Amino acid sequence: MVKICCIGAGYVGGPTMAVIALKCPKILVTVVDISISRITAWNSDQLPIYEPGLDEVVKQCRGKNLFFSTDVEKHVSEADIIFVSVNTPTKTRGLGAGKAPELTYWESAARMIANVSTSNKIVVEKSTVPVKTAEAVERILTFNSSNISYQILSNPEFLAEGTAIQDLLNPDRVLIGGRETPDGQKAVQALKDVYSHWVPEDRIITTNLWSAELSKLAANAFLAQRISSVNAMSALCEATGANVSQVSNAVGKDTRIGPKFLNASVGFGGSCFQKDILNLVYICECNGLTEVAKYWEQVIKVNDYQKNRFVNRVVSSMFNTVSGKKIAILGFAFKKDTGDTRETPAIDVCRGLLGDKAWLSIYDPQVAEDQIKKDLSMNKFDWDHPVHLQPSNTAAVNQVSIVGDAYEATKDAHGICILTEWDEFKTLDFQKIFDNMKKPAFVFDGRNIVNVKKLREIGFIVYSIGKPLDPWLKDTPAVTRDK
Ligand SMILES: *[C@@H]1O[C@H](CO)[C@@H](O)[C@H](O)[C@H]1NC(C)=O
Ligand SMILES: *[C@@H]1O[C@H](CO)[C@@H](O)[C@H](O)[C@H]1NC(C)=O
Ligand SMILES: *[C@@H]1O[C@H](CO)[C@@H](O)[C@H](O)[C@H]1NC(C)=O
Ligand SMILES: *[C@@H]1O[C@H](CO)[C@@H](O)[C@H](O)[C@H]1NC(C)=O
Ligand SMILES: CC(=O)N[C@H]1CO[C@H](CO)[C@@H](O)[C@@H]1O
Repeated sequence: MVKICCIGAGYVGGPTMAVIALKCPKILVTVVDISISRITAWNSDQLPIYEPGLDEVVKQCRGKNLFFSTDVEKHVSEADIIFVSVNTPTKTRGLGAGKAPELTYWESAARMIANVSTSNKIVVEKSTVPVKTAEAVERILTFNSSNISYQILSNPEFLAEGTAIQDLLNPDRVLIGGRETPDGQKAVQALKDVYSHWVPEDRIITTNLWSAELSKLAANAFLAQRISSVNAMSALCEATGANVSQVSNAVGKDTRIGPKFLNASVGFGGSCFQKDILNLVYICECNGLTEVAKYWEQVIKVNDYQKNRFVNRVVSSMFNTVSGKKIAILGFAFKKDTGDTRETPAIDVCRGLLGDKAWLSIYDPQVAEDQIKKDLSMNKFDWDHPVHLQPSNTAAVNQVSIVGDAYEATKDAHGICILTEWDEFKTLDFQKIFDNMKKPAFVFDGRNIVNVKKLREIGFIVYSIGKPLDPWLKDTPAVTRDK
């Protein structure tokens, strides 16, 4: 029986291993993590992450060929294939701070593997890592082990949160990078054999190690770039009276471009896009490719610009001040169908409004109160560093209340900001909401999900990203505020 061990029971490791266990009943899969609370949750009825379909898969396999354990060394030592799915946060201090990835967790995982291994191992990079990590890991592993052979593979994960299980069951492609030596190719084949239990052969792509590592960064950079491109257009649409939905639709009909990822929004979020681009920028800079670095850096700048622009629009529309006003925030997760708030644009928008002394009433169907408070009081990038989770700025949180539904959040509010495209926000009773709000009542739709015409008929003043402006808003051009 082949034994697989995955180090790291997070958003990638947990769902990926659950699907491998489901599709390969003859493979024994163990997910290990040093966090006792996380492993306890994986072994309970309340899984530590929310993902449609995940519960069913875990229930079906757990205790049969899928196990969650904190006994890291035992399972690593027994495994044939070790997936490493640990964090690679952005460095917050030292050389490359704000850009370079922190490889501490990777390095200690590699050292631990080297320490406990008594048989040959295939070590698979599963988390997104900077190009050339495999080489570093290889050095650590082989430096001090005379008779054990290690093969390093890169197998980046392309799943999207919110659709992780579907993405894993039916991937566009599985990418496996390995050394071009006979032993390297044997390892590639071993991992290919795992995936070919359910993934068609022609969707399993094999490359060299560095191509696989870079492909993941490139794919995320291209996706983020599409969002920044359409968001840049949305600003121009507002300025000219064009409608970004119509522009996107027309552009997306071109088969060379395609219709996906063309929705304008308040900005992209999630744990990967920004981090991977920063990573890419850092690699470019290290290789002396300044122009290439600047090109990709602009994708992040436009994203920050879009969030700022949204806050400016809110403040300027509401008579240039939100001080003391109640603003309802609908949605906090970085996108619908996930409880994940990492790098969510809601953090920057809320901070911007709090900076103008607004009172926020926040509702999200999947994000817990303490998570929101933690996010709003943490420094940038701190979410990714479990070591210093101490809130740094608790003062801001005093002006925030977290409530249990959209009607409570909007009661007596001056304005509403929709920051996540949850389906339930599309079917709210906006007449009822309007009746319970202060007038004039504003809706700022950061996800373009409301029916603008209907809301205007009710009496709302509506701002919808990239759409022709409400006459009210036209007369109050967005001012540029000091940050
Ligand atoms: C390696 O194993 C030794 C002895 O079991 C232990 O003292 C040491 O801390 C381990 N090192 C790592 C990096 O796990
Ligand atoms: C390597 O050597 C150790 C100690 O002599 C032994 O226990 C282990 O089985 C050997 N591993 C392989 C893969 O030969
Ligand atoms: C923008 O275009 C979409 C798609 O044609 C349309 O449904 C919507 O009503 C338009 N919005 C405005 C504010 O004109
Ligand atoms: C993007 O826009 C299309 C067309 O308006 C819509 O069908 C789709 O649900 C939108 N996607 C998101 C994530 O809002
Ligand atoms: C596991 C292993 O091979 N450990 C060796 C690493 O190198 C030092 C120094 O040569 C040896 O003392 C260890 O036994």
